[in-house]
Amino acid sequence: MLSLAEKIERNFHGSPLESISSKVLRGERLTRADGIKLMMSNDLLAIGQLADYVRKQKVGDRTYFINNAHINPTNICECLCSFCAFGKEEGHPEGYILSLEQVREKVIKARKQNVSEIHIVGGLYSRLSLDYYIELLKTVKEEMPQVHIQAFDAVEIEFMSRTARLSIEETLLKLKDAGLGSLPGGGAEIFNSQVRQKICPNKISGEKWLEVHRIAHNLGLRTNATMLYGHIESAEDRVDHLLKLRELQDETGGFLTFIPLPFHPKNTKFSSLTGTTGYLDLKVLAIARLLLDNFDHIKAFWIMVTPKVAQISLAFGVDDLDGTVMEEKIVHDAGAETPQYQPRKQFIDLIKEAGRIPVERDTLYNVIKEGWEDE
Ligand code: V47
Repeated sequence: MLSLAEKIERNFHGSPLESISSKVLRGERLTRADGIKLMMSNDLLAIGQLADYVRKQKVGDRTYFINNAHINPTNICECLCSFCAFGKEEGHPEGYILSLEQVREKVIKARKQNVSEIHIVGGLYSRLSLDYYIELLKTVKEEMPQVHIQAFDAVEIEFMSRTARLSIEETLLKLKDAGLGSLPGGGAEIFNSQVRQKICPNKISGEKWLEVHRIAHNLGLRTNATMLYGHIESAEDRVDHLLKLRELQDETGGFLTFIPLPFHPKNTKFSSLTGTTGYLDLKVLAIARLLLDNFDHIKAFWIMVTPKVAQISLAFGVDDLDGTVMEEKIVHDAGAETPQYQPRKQFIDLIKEAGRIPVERDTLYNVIKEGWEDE
């Protein structure tokens, strides 16, 4: 019987992706040109087969999910990116700021669901001081001392450091002292500066985003990484974005997972765009698995790609489906039609149906429960 590697060798013989498949089978790093060739190819099943091979070598058949809850402390934002429907100007009738008591109520609700992680991101509002965020972290910990708080993307950290007139390092240390466990991967968008100028002119540069993550990693804080795709970026921009992440991961090893985020255009300044296709979503996930050879985990955020595409993505290099979430505002404000909560049972069923082993993890990928043979 042929091994999987021999089958792949045979399948790719004479194909335009043969040299890439040979590199993948030899465990050799792919180049920028390889990445662009993959992005330009429409042989989705071939790309998926390679990504699935790498996934199996790296993490085996485990598929991860987490029992978590999202909290967005404010939607008032001084950045107002063109791709965002969540951020509101100061004075906007739909603008809100959660009081610490409202945060406490949300944490109490999450505690009833036994979550292991609270994920917190929000707008950039200079009237909210670093002290507010420190008190917010402490409030979460008062209600759930053991919970892991994954909070504040690099853009928020940089903003807090400016409003508090502290260095990034000092800001992170203060937040860590108050209970911050790790940083989510948001705010990366697309690193290319011309694209950034058009989609988020008021946001920190790609270099600064990477610098905040470098500092966090050096302080022992693990972080995630994202890429917002399906708007005005090119195939080259996507590949360059992935390679910058790979470079930083080589240096620090601090990234936990990579999550490509498909652009949702509704209620944004790009509302004339159509949004991504399932084809593109799978292709980007699979190419991320192939280019990011130093990342252990590739996550399909089911809320953004839909549970159906997320399930299929398990055959395209993905090993993580994110979490139960409970309440999601960022892409629902931009027209997402997925539910905001998916119970554990649904993760278990869709992972098992795909022939994988469901694993409930904590933020740092420690196993909380594995298997569910009996359910
Ligand atoms: O930074 C904003 C993106 C991000 C839209 O780290 C949009 O595990 C699509 O980063 N269409 C926030 N995307 C969410 C995020 C995230 C989500 C899940 C898991 C993790 C993780 C991180 O959402 C923003 C921005 O890049 N975003 N608007 C939109 N219209």
